[in-house]
Amino acid sequence: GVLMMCPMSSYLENELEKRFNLLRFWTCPEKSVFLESHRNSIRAVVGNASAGADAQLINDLPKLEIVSSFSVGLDKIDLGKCKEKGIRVTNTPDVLTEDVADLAIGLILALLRRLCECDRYVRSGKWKQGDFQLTTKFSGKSVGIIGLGRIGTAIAKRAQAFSCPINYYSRTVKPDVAYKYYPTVVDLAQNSDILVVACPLTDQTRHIVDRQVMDALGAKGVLINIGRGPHVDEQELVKALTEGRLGGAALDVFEHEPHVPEELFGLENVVLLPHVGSGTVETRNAMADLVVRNLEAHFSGKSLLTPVV
Ligand code: 8YV
Repeated sequence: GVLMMCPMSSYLENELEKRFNLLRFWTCPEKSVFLESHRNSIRAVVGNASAGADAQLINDLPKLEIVSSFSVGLDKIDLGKCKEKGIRVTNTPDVLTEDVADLAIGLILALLRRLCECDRYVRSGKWKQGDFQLTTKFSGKSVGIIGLGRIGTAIAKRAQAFSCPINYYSRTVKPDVAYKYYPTVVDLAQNSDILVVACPLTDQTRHIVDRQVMDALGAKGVLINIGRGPHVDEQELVKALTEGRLGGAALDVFEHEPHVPEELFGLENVVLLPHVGSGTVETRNAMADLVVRNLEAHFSGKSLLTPVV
């Protein structure tokens, strides 16, 4: 049996159903009773960015062989426990890189050029009373990227096309990269107009954007988050924005999704999206195909396409 943790793609559900005995975790009323009765038949778990495989679930499923995540991020999977128990883990890298990088640029433009507010201005009829206020130019602004992996690099390439100087922070300097390296996120923030979070969420990167970083970015700086909500200290973000210590924020992810701090709803210098970075038909189907192909490879004894563990 393959246990799917929550609804994520109806295309994926269909493809899994064609090949495996698919169990939908969200449709069962009593989770513990369900797990007890299927503990000896579930050999695979399909999770995503909101529900993965924690230590508890792994302990409850003694026949689990593989966790195939419908996401590139692995923060909802207990990787240590998987390693320890010999459970394989796969994710969906590369296929979503372009969409997430595209969205990061979209967020920057939406925030600086106030696109969402402009749209509301036209719809509400306010245009007839006068022109919209002036906004902020994007081209040429310095962009600081936290995490220069696949997605961070794709964002850098796009920002280069806007003539932006590129700075980055990562644990170590990347060889063969012409972008300017800063050894701390505070240094990076101090030297960037736009700070973009594009690293994986780990114990080391939780709240990597804290009050000190926000203050280093400053009243003219803006924060873009396409990573994970917990990368940013959200309470401090609300304070920095309402106190005017930070110029603005464009966020696709939040600390307690789908909960978004209500204090943000009244602010015009924020753009708020419901975690849609990879949310195109093309990419979600490619992610689903990768999940299916990894499971097929595993159960036919072939090597996995995108193994993590
Ligand atoms: C998805 C994501 O939103 O890949 C990731 O890490 O956060 C996303 O692509 C999610 O897994 C879709 O259900």
